[in-house]
Amino acid sequence: MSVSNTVTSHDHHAHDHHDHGPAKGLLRWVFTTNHKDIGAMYLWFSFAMFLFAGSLAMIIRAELFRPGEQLVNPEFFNQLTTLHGLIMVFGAVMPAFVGLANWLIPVMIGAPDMALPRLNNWSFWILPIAFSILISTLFMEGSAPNFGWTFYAPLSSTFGPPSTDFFIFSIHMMGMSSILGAINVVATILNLRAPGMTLMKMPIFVWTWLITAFLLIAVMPVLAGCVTMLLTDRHFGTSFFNAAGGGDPVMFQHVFWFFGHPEVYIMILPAFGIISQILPTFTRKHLFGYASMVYATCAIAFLSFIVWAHHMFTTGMPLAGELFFMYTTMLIAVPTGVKVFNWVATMFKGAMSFETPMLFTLAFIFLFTCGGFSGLMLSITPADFQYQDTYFVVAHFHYVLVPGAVFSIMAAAYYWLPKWTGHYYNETLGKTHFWLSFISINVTFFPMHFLGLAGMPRRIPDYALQFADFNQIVSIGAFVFGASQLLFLYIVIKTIRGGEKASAQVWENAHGLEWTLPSPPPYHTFSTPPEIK
Ligand code: HEM
Ligand SMILES: [Cu+2]
Repeated sequence: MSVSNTVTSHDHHAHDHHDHGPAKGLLRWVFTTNHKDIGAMYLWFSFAMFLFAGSLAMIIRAELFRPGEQLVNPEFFNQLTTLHGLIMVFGAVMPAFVGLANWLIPVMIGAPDMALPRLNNWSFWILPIAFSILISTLFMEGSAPNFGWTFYAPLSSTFGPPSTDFFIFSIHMMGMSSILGAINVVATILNLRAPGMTLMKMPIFVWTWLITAFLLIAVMPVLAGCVTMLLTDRHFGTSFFNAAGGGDPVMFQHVFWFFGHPEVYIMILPAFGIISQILPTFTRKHLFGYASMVYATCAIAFLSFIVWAHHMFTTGMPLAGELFFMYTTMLIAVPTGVKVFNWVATMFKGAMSFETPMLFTLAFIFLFTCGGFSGLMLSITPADFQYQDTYFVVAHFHYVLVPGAVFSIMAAAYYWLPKWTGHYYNETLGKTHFWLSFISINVTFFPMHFLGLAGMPRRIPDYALQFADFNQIVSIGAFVFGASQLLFLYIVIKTIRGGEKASAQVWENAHGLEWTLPSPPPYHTFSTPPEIK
C-alpha cells in the first residue's frame, strides 16, 4: 500500500468556482449534504443516545444493587432493559459507525463526498425522528415496550402493550435509514475511489465497511419483514407467530435471529477495521497480513448467515439442527483467530507507544477476545442449556459490545479527533478516561460470568440472596463506568474549543490519504482526485 504521502490536489490555488464553506446557522445542519457535517451529526447523535441508554442502565443497576424491590416496579424494569438494549444497538453503536464511515470513507479513498449526498442527509434525519417516537413510548398509556430488545412473540404480539405499534414504526424507520446509508457506502466505495486505488489498496476500514454495508442490505429487510409480520398479527388477522391460527412462535425467533446474528457482526466488523487502522500507527509497522484480513472479514460475514439458531438451542430443534449450528458457530472462531493472530503479529517487534487510541485498541484486542471465548463456550450446545438466559449471556454480549464495539469507537474518536478538530486532545485526560473505563468495565462485566454460572437469570428485577455481593460489585463498576463517560464528553468539547494545534500528519507513522489533508480538512476535499501510486 503506497497511499501515504501522495500529493493532494485539493486546491490551494486561487479559484473562482464556488468553493464555498458551510452555510450559516441551524439550516446548515438541516439541509447539509456534506459528508463531514453529516458524519459529525451521526457521531453526536450516537453519543447522545449512548448517554441516554446508559442512564437507563444506571437505573437498572441501581435497582439490582440489592435484592428486593428498590427503585422501580418490575413492569418498569422490563421497559428499562428493552429500551436500553434497543437504543444502545440501533441508536448508539450503529450510528457511531455510520458517522465514522461518513467522515472517513471519502477522505480515505480520495473522493469529494459520498456518492449520494442528498440521500445521506435523509438517512441521518430519519434517525432523530425514529428515536423520538421510540422514546416517546415511555410516556404512553399502558407502558413502553417491555418484551426485551429481541421482542419475541407472543410477548410482543398477543401481549404487547399498545405502544408496540410505535415501536414497530420506529424500527421500520431505523431500517430505512440503515439501508439507505449502506447503499450510499457501497456506491461510494465502488465508484468514487481515486485513480490507482484498487480494491486491495483500500484502507482496511473501508474494506470492513464495504462488507458491513452488504450485511446491512441483506438483513435489515428481514428485520423490517419481521416487524411487519408482527404488525399484521397484531391488527390484520394473520397468525404468522400464533399457533392457534396455524402459525408458530418459534418461527418468530428464526426470522428475528436471521437478522439478529448478522446484526452483531454489523456492530463488530467496522470495529475490526478501526483496530487494524490504528494498530500499525502505534507499532510503527505495516498491518500484518492485509489480504488475509480482507478474506477473514469476508469469511466471517458469510458464516454470520448460517449460525443464527445458536440463539435457539433450547427451543427443541432436531438434533441435526443443534449440531449444524454448533459447528458453524465454532467455525467463526477460525477467521476471527486469523484476525487476532494478525494483530498480535503486527505488534511483534514493533516500536510500540501507548497513546490513548492505542490503549483502547489494546484493550479491545484483549477483552474482545475474552468475549469471543465466552461465545465459544455458549456455542457448545449441551453447555448452552445451562447458560441460556442467565447472566453469563449478559456478560458475553457486553464483553463483545462494550470493550469491543464501544472501545473501538472511543479509539477512533481519539485517533481522528485531532484531524477533525485541528487540535490535540489532552493526553493525560485521555489516559485517565481510558484507565477508568478499562478498570470499571471489568468490574462491571467480569463478575457477571460467575453470577450466570451460579444460575442468576437475566431480565429480572430481583434475585436470590446468594447473588447479593457480586451484584453490588457489578453495580459499583457500572456507576464508575457511566460517570467516566462524562469525562469523555468533557475531553471532546475541550478539544473542539482549543488546544495544541494538530499538524496534517497528526501521528508520526500514520498512513493514508486523510493524513495528507490539513487538520481540520477544508469543507470540501479532493474535488480533484489524488493519484495513488
Ligand atoms: C455502562 C454500560 C452498560 C451497563 C452497566 C449495562 C447494563 C445492562 C444490564 C443490567 C442489562 C439487563 C440485563 C438483563 O437483566 O437481561 C443490559 C442489557 C443489554 N445491554 Fe447493556 N449495559 C451497558 C452498555 C451496553 C452497550 C454499550 C450495549 C450495546 C452496544 C448494550 C447492549 C445491551 C443489550 C443488547 C441488552 C439486552 C437487553 C435485553 O435483554 O432486552 N449495553 N445491559
Ligand atoms: Cu448470534
